[in-house]
Amino acid sequence: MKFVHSVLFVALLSSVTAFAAVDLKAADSDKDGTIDRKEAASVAIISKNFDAIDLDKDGTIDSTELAVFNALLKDKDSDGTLDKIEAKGLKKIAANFDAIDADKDGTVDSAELSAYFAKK
Ligand SMILES: [Ca+2]
Ligand SMILES: [Ca+2]
Ligand SMILES: [Ca+2]
Repeated sequence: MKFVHSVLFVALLSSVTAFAAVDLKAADSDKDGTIDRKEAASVAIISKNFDAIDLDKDGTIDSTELAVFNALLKDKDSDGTLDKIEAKGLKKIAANFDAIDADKDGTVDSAELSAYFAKK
């Protein structure tokens, strides 16, 4: 699963790195805390990449999934992970980098970010 996510994010991020982070509240028009496909229709970057952002494939994008997506907007080399340099612009991730990097390979991927954001 981890591999699939990374590949999806590579494809996804190569086309979206120029976009700013998306605010869940701005897209969540029925205020249930998630973005479904209908709500995503008003946010081009989300609707275009819905399946890649919806990591658990339940048909909605929750705050954790959106946080992972927003963090990976900083993935400048589009390899699906953030290294320490890419994470610099993200204060919380930079501060907790070593803790988030569960497999200690020097980068944080979508699975590691997802675990981190889900805990909060
Ligand atoms: Ca919603
Ligand atoms: Ca989901
Ligand atoms: Ca890692």
